[in-house]
Amino acid sequence: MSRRRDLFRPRTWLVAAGAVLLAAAVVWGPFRLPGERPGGAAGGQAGNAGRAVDAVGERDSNAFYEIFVRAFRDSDGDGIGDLNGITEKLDYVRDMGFAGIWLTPIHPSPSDHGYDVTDYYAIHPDFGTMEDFERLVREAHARNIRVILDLVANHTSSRHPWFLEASRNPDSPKRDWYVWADENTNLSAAGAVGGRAWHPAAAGHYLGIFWEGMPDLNPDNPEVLEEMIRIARFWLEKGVDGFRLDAAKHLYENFPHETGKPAVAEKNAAWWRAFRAGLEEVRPDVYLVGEVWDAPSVIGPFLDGAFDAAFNFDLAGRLVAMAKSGEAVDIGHAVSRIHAYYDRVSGGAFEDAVFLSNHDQNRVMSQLGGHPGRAKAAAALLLTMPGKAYVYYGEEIGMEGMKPDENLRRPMRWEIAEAQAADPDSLLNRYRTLIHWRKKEPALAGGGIASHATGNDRVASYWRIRGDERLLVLVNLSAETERVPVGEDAAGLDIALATSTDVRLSDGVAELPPFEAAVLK
Ligand SMILES: [Ca+2]
Ligand SMILES: [Ca+2]
Repeated sequence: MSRRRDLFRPRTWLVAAGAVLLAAAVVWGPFRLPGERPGGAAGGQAGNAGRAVDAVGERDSNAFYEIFVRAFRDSDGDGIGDLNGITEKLDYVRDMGFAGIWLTPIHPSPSDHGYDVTDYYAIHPDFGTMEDFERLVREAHARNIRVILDLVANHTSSRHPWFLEASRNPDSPKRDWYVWADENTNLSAAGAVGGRAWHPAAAGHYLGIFWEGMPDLNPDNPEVLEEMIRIARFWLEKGVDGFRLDAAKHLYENFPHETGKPAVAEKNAAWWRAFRAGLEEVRPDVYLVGEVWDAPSVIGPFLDGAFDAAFNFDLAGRLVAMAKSGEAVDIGHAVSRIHAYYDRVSGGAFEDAVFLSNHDQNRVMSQLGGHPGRAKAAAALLLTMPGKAYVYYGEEIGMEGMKPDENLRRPMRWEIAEAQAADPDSLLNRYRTLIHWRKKEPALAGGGIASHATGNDRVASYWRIRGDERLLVLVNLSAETERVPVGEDAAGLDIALATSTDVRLSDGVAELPPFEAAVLK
């Protein structure tokens, strides 16, 4: 895959775009992306079958499964999910159609979530051994399932030996691996994610923007970058295929005044470019997906030579909102604009990473008021979007859970999964069907997306386009049977895929039962 490496080309658009960054972070709709002309998308107007950016590389771009390791499958009866449990369930993962798994942190950590690591080179004893891990990777690859690991580079645990040494001894070589207050520091300043940024140590005050148990590493120290590359290479040599990069924008975005600042975004992106270059020396096709919990305008710079993809948080909220309200918005137009922007900044080398929820967000079924039909519609929206579609474990069986976080990370209900597997109308089988659609129709997994209008806002509709292939996706968001004229530019298309045998198409009008979906070809 070719990837532009010009680190020094001018980025004047970033400055020009500064004024709209914050607006784009809070609203979906009339926003402008960097490089767009006022009043419209850069690629021209959003007409039917308008410009669709080919939003995928050569890589398989199907669906990945996010596994919260502690909650997924307990193989030895101690009540804690573990690596051998995941290995046990790889046939389930394969049969659902997933092409990869993302494991939340597997390393020793004092916290249940594991995002405060005390040893990046080891396996948490609750989860098993290094041999268990190597077997998991082997067995996954034998089933054509790729494995990506969470990597936390913004901070360590306050109990990590590096930090213990740094905090006790100001003369330690590890001292500068972290960030320390000086005499001019306002020790009561807030961090970029709320709460206090500075915390007292045995000697001095250290930066910890998430909480005192997570001291921020110093990204300006080259030894920190070298160490993170060494860690990632260690796991690549164990066979992993890539990483999900936690809190990726917070390396340099530590304080509210740094939020959304182009200069800060560029420092972050430059750090991750150097990180990527270090990994590509040993694994040219390494896959990196970043957690940049922000608007597409902030994500853009990371797609310029640093990440393959970043999670599309804006789209996640929009898809769930559509399923919840039953009202379609022109998602084809909005996503195609974002992709046109990503295409420009990445030199054409980007994927999207789409999802409905993750381990930090309320579960979809709870957001949808426990409504199974709406959950099916949400799944249909997600799994017809371009990019890798990430499914958080348990969403496929409609597990519920609202914050606090432990409710989002409850043990997988395998008895429900078993019951749903036997029921053709279950949510699980809907997910399985939709994931397999992406394999049958390459334009669903890769390719671009473009606007389509039916005049019926209870049915979501959009084009999916890859090369010469053009598919029209229809998703009924309502509890009624809906009839939609598909329009002149869909004349001659037939039903290629449908979630129900009761979907009909005649005389240019499609009829969809409640919450059902179809693809016309
Ligand atoms: Ca266990
Ligand atoms: Ca930081």
